[in-house]
Amino acid sequence: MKTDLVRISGQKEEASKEKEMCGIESLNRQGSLDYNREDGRATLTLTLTLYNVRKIELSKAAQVFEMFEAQIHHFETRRAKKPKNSAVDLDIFVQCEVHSADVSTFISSLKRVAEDVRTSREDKVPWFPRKIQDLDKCHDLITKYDPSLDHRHPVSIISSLHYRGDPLPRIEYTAQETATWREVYRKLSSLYPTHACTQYLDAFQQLEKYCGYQENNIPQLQEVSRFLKERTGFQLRPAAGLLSARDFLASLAFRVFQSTQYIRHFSSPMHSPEPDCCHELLGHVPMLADKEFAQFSQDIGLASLGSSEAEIEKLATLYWFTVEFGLCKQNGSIKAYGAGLLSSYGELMYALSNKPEYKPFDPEATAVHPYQDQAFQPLYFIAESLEDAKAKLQNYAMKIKKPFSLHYNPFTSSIEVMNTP
Ligand code: HBI
Ligand code: NLE
Ligand code: FE
Repeated sequence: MKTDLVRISGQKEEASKEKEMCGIESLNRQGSLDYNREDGRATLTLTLTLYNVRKIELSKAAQVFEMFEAQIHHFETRRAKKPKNSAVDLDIFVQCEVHSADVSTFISSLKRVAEDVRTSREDKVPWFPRKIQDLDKCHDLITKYDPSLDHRHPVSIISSLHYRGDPLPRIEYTAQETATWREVYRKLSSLYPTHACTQYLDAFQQLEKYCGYQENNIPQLQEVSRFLKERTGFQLRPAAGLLSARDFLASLAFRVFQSTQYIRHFSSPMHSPEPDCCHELLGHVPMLADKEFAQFSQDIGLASLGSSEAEIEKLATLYWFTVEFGLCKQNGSIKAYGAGLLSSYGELMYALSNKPEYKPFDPEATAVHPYQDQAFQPLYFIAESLEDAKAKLQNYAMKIKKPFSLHYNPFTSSIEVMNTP
């Protein structure tokens, strides 16, 4: 790692330096707003604070730069403006270059080792995949829970990196894993006729007929992916665990669904707080075989490309209350279409009981409604129909401000970007 340490003492100098470092003007000059650089690199201007740098804090931060092979153009430290305890609290200003696809993981890694990490690029146009091959770079995993503290969170044992074109790995499930699947399958399929929407029921029937869906067999992603590809053009891709919302949503833009392959812990077959293969195969797959729903999913994905962090947060929330936990009206009653419901016997029963609260699906309101991901939802949003939800979402997506417009070309599986700044 190459670093240039510069010390600046004068107050005035500091103020103007900081303005320059964080200002858009200087960024434009360096071209760091250009997310479309030929060489696939992005220039970032970062500010972060390290407390108590006499300890190992500085080397932890340095490791992050090293890990991402950041090329450092400028690195300077000053006494922290807002020190916590001592003279060894430092503000750090860095100008560096990393691979465009790594920007968000790089920043989230820095946030783990430093305080108050800011980047002048955060609310500008981030890198996003343009071609389906670019999804090889969209595997930013997040560790939300510690599986050693709570066994309900499956440990990802199947986790090697997958590249486009690799065959989908076939998994030999153990007898105990298949027994868990059997229990989940039996219980859920007894509820579907009364609780699932018709789109789900139609696809589920097809999956049983043509795709090896049955209680004694955990279907392999390969077969299921081939089935979906024929129905709606969706394909599955193995994911090592929970992905960042940005990366997960981006793949939907290409009709790619990132899917876990491991199974939930046998001690809690009726509910898992995190996705597992029961959730993907019984929750998501049947719905992705429906044309309208496939379009709805792709539309959320397209809306996410190049969106700001705040907008991604809203889209992830919309995704949560629809694709994961959505309910819809059908022939005068309420049915489930959300995968998180259709893969959890416990929550499917509860969602259609008289216990939770309901609100009509309205993207503007739904997108900002807080949700929790540890237990059953206290509130569900009900769509008039899947068509109506799709139309409302498209309308919402159109209002997201971006300095360009996007078009998905299904022949080349790539994104065409128009009016680029
Ligand atoms: N990652 N592997 C995986 N599977 C999901 O279903 C998933 C994810 N990351 C985020 C996510 N779902 C959503 O809850 C939204 O944040 C998009
Ligand atoms: N609660 C769901 C289940 O048990 O299958 C998984 C939800 C994943 C978001
Ligand atoms: Fe899911």
